[in-house]
Amino acid sequence: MNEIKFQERIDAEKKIEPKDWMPDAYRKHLIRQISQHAHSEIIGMQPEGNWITRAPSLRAKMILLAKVQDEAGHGLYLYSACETLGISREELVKQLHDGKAKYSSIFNYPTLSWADMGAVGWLVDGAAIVNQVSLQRTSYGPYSRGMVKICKEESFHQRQGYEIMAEMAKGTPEQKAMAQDALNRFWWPSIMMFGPQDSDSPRTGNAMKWKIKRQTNDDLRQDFINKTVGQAELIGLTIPDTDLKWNAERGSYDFGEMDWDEFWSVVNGNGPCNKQRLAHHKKAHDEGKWVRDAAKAHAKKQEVVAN
Ligand code: FAQ
Repeated sequence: MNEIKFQERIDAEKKIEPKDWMPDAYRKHLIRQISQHAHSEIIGMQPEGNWITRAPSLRAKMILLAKVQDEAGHGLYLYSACETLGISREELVKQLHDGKAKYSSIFNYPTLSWADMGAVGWLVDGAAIVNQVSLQRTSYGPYSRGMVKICKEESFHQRQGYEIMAEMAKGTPEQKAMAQDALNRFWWPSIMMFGPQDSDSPRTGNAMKWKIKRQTNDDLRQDFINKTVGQAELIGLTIPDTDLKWNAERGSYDFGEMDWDEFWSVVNGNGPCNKQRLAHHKKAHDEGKWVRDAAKAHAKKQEVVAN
C-alpha cells in the first residue's frame, strides 16, 4: 500500500522529503548516488588543486582557487543532503576509503599542463552541468534543491575553463598545441562521465521509475556532445573523433565508439591515478582529525554552556 502511494506521489511530480515514508530500495539508491556525487566533488579538487601554485597569473590563480573552494562547498551540500537519509558523514567517508563507494571516473586522469585546467572547466564542468541541470528535477527534495545552487556555480566554472581554452587557442602555435592536446586527452574521459550505455546500465530502470534520474545516460551524453561541438569549432580546436558528424535526420551528432574496456577499468579502480587520489584523500582525512576533534569538543562545550 505504502509503495503504491509513494509511486503515485512520484508520478504526480511531488518531491519526497526526508521525513516522508520511502521504500528502502529508494533510500539506498539515493544514498549510493548522492554520496558518489559528493565524493566526486571532493576528489575532483585534486586534479585542479595540482595547478593552484603554478597558475600563470595572479588573476588565474584567484579564479582557480575560488573554483576549487566551490567544489568543496558542493561536496558539503551533497554530504548534508545524503545525511538527511539517515547515514552519517563518517560512514560515507569510510565507504569511500574501503572502496565500497565510487566517485566519477574522470578524476582518475592526470592534469599535465595548464591547458588541462581549461579542458577540465570546459568539458568536465560542462558535462557535470548537463547532468546536474537534469537532476534539478530529481524526486528527492534535498538533492534537487542542492542541484539548483550547484548548477549556478558550475556554469561559472564552465566559462572559466572555456576562457582558458579560447585564450590558448588564439595564442602562440605552442599554446594552441597545448590546448588541442588537452582536448585530445580529456574528450573521451569527459563523455564517459555519463556512465555506461543505457543497455549496460543496471541502475537506470529504477532511477527513471522513481524519477531520481530524469534522462538516461545516453540522452545526457548526446545533449553534451551536441552543445560542445560548436564551442570547439568556434575557437578553432578539433574534437578527436573521426566519426563525429551531424546527422540531420536525428538532429544530433553521430559519434564514435567509446573504449568501454578503459571505462570499466577506471571505474573498477585501475585508472592512471585511482590509487594516488584515494591515498591523498586518506592522508588529508587523517591529518584533519585534530580539526574535527576540536570542532566536536567546541560544540560540546557550547551545549554545556547553553544548558
Ligand atoms: N564513474 O547503472 P549505472 C563534477 C558506476 S560532479 C564512476 O549507469 P547510475 C563536478 C555507477 O555508479 C561528477 N562510476 O549507474 C566537478 C554504478 O556503480 P554502483 C559526478 C560510474 O548511478 C567538476 C555502475 O557504474 N557527477 O564533475 C560512472 O544510474 C570539476 C553502473 O552504472 C555525479 O555523480 C562514472 N563515470 O548512473 C567537481 C552525478 N558511471 O554504484 C570537481 C550524479 C557509472 O552500482 C571538478 N550521478 N558508474 O556500484 C549520476 O548521475 C549517476 O550516478 C551516473 C551513473 C550517471 C554517474
